[in-house]
Amino acid sequence: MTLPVSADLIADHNAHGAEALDDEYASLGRKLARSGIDIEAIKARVAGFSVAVPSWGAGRGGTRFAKFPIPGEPTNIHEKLEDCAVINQLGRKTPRVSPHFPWDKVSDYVALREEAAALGLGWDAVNSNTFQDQPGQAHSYASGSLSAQDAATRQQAVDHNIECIEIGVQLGSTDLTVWVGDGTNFPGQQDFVRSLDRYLDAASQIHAALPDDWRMLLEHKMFEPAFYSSVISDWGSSILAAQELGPKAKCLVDLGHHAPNVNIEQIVARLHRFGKLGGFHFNDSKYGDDDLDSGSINPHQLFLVFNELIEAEANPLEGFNPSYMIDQSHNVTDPIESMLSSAEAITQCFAKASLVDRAALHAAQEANDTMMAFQALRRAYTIDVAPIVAKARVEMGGAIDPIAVYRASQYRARKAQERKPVGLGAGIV
Ligand code: AFD
Ligand code: MN
Ligand code: MN
Repeated sequence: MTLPVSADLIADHNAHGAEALDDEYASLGRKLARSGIDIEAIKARVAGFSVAVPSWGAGRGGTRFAKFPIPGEPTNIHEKLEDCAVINQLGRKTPRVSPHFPWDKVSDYVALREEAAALGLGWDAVNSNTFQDQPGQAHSYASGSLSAQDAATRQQAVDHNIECIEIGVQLGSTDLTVWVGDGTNFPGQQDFVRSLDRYLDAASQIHAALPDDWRMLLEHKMFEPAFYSSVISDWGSSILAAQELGPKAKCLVDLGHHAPNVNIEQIVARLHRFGKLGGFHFNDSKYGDDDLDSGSINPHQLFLVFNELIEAEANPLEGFNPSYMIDQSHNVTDPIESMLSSAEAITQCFAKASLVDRAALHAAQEANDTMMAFQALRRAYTIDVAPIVAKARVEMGGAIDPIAVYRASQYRARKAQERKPVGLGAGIV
């Protein structure tokens, strides 16, 4: 396997940082041992944790006002894969890529699967796109896709999702993520009940086409592109739809897709209680679907989400196997650096939530001891777990300081020589 960054460069950097890391890891190990926690066991859990990256996240994002491309950014799935390989090589937390169709269309998916494997990458959930029209498309999605009034438009959207499943089978994926932009901008524009009925009818045809081991992940979103109502606007609509569609339909929570201040960790617990927690799109948000870097605005919320996920893992009910993915728009940073930093933030929250003394937490809850219950969470949240995450990463071949090695590698500058420039323009991707 030929990975994009020189192994010698990583080894050189790691040699410089090894002594300090070992010292910090040993010190943290002693601290955790005093609470009866074996740091090696936590490190093993961290080593087993991973999160997928979106192919579209490898390019610079933009807002609807403008996009500011950087030299050397990827323009096709092959270049995106190479960038995702850099992220995984240095960070060792992102071994799968989630493709979006038709953006990532190629003629030979078996070859694409092999190309990814040669870079140390596998494939995560396949994403369909019925929120945009493509050149030459027979029916426009301007008035909706799976919920459109027009039967032929709905059929086209169903057919596209089935095509995505077929592509995903060739790539070795087992999840289809369905997010539709369907909704309205004006009161009265569409009937709330009938539009949902049309969505359910179309979505059930997709559900029926899923192979046995596949899941369909329904991603809700409160607003945008529709600004008055969305067809699958919230977790309530999502879980009702998933229950109606059948056992392979699950709900996907994108952290930016809720009203401000919504208690997302409680939504996680609710979805799990009913066996419908399918997956996550990690990002952070200040105002809406900002798609900012994970943990950059509200790391405590991210920790609380992981706290619920670890509760759920301990109480699997009808199974626990959520798919984790980063879904961010990197408008002002190098996407590789953002995804390295985000994967680190996500993994740190996973590690911190793994440190919660669950017996103490549950005992305090049983005794109605509010302060001690809160302190059980607080104690874990305030521990600096960076040495555990770094040590796990290094043992897997990654870099102690991934962003420093990335910068030293001059990767982007080299790509700026090789790749064709991206055009200006607006758009979320
Ligand atoms: C949307 C959703 C989503 C979708 C993406 C497209 O979060 O998952 O695939 O943006 O860029 O807001
Ligand atoms: Mn998303
Ligand atoms: Mn989004």
